[in-house]
Amino acid sequence: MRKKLALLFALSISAIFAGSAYSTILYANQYSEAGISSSYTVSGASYNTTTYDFSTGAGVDRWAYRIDVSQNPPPTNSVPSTEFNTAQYSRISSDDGVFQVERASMWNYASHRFVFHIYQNNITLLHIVWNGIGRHDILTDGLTFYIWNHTGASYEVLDSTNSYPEVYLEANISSGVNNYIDGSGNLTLLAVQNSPSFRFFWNFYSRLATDYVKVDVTYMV
Ligand SMILES: [Ca+2]
Repeated sequence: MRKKLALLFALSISAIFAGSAYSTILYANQYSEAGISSSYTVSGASYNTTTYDFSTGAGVDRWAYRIDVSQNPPPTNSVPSTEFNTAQYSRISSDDGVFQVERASMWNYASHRFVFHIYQNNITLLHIVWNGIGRHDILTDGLTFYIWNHTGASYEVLDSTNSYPEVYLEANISSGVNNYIDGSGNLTLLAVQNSPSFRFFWNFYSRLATDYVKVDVTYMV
């Protein structure tokens, strides 16, 4: 049984690396042409788009937190609460196949939380992208990606998957945008693996790996 589990574990690890290589080939150029800012004009109104990610401002006006949560989703937007360090921020700063990886403690779900301070007003579109891997040693793979609605004081699902290869979870929000940016200007995102770590003779872990996350904010000038 132990040998079988060891094999299962080895296969899991190799699958993660295989997925990574595969996705690097497939997606390497997906965002290479995405500028930090762009603008356009429609019917006399001018719009700009600004991208928020961790390539700049990490720990200053945008923050990431790690490891795990005990509920999926949690009832508050303050967990997980262990902030990334400099090296960990660097791993999620670009879509490059380099991941910040978590393994949840017993009975918890592996999780990352991201908070962005948004400076713009008159926002017409939030385009949100998370890239990475959600895995469980034996239960449901994949993850659920949430956004905090401060008006309803709860998380809402942006996108989800039950499969383990590297994925892009994505959403566009064009109405009720102000529900997602609180009074201090912060927008909170949460990635949660789908099943908790548990112990039944052996430990079976919930694992989450983030490669990249961003928010494109389009607003009227
Ligand atoms: Ca990365």
